[in-house]
Amino acid sequence: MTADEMKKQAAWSALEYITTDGVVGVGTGSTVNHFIDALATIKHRIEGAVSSSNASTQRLKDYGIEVFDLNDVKEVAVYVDGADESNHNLQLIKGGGGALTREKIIAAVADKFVCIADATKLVDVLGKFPLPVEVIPMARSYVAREIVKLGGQPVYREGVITDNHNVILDVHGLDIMEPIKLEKTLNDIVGVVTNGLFAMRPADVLLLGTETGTQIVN
Ligand code: ABF
Repeated sequence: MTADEMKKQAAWSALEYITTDGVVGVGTGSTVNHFIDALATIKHRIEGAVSSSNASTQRLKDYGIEVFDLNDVKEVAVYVDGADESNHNLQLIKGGGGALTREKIIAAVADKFVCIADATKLVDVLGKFPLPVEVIPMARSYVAREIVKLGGQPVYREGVITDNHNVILDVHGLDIMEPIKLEKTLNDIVGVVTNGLFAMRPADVLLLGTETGTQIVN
């Protein structure tokens, strides 16, 4: 089975978590693209979606699924999104696709966060995948110097501007033993918009696509 087949399997399993007549939070990435394909098959059962990126919004609209502004929505029953890494506590690194800030906002609003991923994303310790940090452009060098003081090696993701018109630093070389502490520390650096650690608000359930079917971790 390829990684993409495992992603697809996890993505389709997420349909079981979709509540009738609700607004579905939809994330970003190749796993979520499979989820959007799946969601389209039950689109008559949902009210619509809120989306974490312009790319997902377009894909949803192409299927005729209504996409709401988050400010116009009172409740997001379920948020479905991928991850770059998950530990066994369902704390995540996200943001490889650059949509971390909107993803974190929707995760905060959602009653339930269902993470979908292929089996390779489950790790014992977060940090092999470089941790994305979204930064206000004029603060880029300052934030990078502060991150070096914390022991990380920030790399500017050149040529990438987020949907919020900011830049991204990918932080290499971290062994993240205390995810909540690091999430807060990074958020406290002036100029940081968000970081890709989802530890204060982890996933509620992780659906892992494996060779032998979808594994449910919670
Ligand atoms: C988003 O897409 C991100 O937070 C994460 O960076 C990425 C996962 O990508 P993929 O599903 O393509 O592996 O969910």
